Amino acid sequence: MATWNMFSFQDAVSPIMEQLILFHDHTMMVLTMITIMVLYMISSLMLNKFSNRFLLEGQMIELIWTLLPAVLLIVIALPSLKILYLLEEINKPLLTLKAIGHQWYWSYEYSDLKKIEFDSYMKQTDSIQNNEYRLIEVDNKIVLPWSTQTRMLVTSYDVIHSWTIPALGMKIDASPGRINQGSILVMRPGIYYGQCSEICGANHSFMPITLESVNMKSFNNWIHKIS
Ligand SMILES: *[C@@H]1O[C@H](CO)[C@@H](O)[C@H](O)[C@H]1NC(C)=O
Ligand SMILES: [Cu+2]
Repeated sequence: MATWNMFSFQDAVSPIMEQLILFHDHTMMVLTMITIMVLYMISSLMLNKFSNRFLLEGQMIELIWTLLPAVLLIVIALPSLKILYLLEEINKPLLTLKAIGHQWYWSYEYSDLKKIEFDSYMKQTDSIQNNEYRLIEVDNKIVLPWSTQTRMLVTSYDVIHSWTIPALGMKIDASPGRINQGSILVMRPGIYYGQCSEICGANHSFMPITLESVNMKSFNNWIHKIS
């Protein structure tokens, strides 16, 4: 999960997030290169005493400073588009989880198992346990089996919310009257946190998302217990 002195992403827990982190690093390398180049050109322009008052045109330098940015843009755009289409990919999901945003909590449905529906409210500060985190723990966690393809459907009951788990690289808008789809593949067991990511009203900051990733056996036990 995110803690107070983190500057970069959380560890990837899904293949999509791994790709996103690699793309981020790739883009940062390009940006660093451009910044160093521009800073070098600015400083060398300011520090030398040359001038050329009769300069009219320079075909070669114009060609270079037109083509070079175009190539750099392609180098960034192609992997970006690759991930964009990868995000839409969904491969024979074993189960479907539906999240519905409400002011101000999430409710979940596992509609293709038995009729499993529950609300997921933030735990108030006076009811959290010693090993839990304030303002991000919920009373009813989502439980999913790890290493299993899951279809994620997100919608809203009232205003626009956004269902997010950064460690999974997921952020899906919850719009009323519309169902958005994503896919989840959690690579490790564990507890992963997220928060509503679209300003949705007074208690927007207090409708967190908590996902518990367990093995298939524990998931089955949980299904039997809850239904
Ligand atoms: C926001 O949540 C707090 C605590 O649960 C509650 O007391 C308050 O009434 C809520 N605000 C609104 C506008 O519903
Ligand atoms: Cu919100």
